[in-house]
Amino acid sequence: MRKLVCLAGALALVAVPAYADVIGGDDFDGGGIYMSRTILPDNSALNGQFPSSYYDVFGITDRTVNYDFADDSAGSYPADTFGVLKTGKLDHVFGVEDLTNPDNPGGTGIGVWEFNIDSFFDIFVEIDFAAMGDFEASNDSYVFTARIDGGAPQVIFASTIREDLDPYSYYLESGTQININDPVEVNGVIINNNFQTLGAAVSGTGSVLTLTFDASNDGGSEVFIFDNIVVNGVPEPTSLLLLGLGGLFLRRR
Ligand SMILES: [Ca+2]
Ligand SMILES: [Ca+2]
Ligand SMILES: [Ca+2]
Ligand SMILES: [Ca+2]
Repeated sequence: MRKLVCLAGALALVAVPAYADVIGGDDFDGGGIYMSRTILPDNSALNGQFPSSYYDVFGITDRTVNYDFADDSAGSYPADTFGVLKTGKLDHVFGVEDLTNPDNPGGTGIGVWEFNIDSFFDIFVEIDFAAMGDFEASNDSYVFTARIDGGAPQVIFASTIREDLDPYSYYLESGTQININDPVEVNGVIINNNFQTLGAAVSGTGSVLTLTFDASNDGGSEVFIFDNIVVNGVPEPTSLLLLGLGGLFLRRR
């Protein structure tokens, strides 16, 4: 039904090129549209936390995982000095904190999603990012790559640690200003404790888009979070052309 409506819209507005549909995504709350999802290490049994400490996190989680994720300054703990997920942000996110720990000495984590992008082009990926902490360029890295049908990987979101920003000011939900050195930047945008949606184009077309999140991180009180992966694409014109030609043919008869 939705497809038919989109086709009609694209035909009527044939001069407007970018008519994108949401063709995949993951909100970590059961609303995902994907072919597969793999997260390693797998901490799904413990709300994203590693067994030995709830301040060590990788995977799908929420604000209840620990007090570094939760900003309770406007809620249960007015003296809170650290947190990303505000009192009203109760849904699930993908979080990373202190990835190098006794349960994961290698210090890396990976998330892989496969999306069906068959019959779509101009693939465009959007993700909401938030973070807080005193990061280091030497040991903290967060990178998303995209590849179509197993082709060459394209880096679409890459972190840089801004060790020149001493300090950077975060504002908790209560309004309290917290100064911390060395924030994380993604694609040139400083990521703070308010979610920001960043977008990136993926070159090429094909059937399967593989999105890979590679994290490496060491240290406590360094929280990196993302939510709402959205894969957009424009329907391929082949079917539109056929529809258009069919219409001409009918008129001539
Ligand atoms: Ca807190
Ligand atoms: Ca969510
Ligand atoms: Ca630092
Ligand atoms: Ca670190």
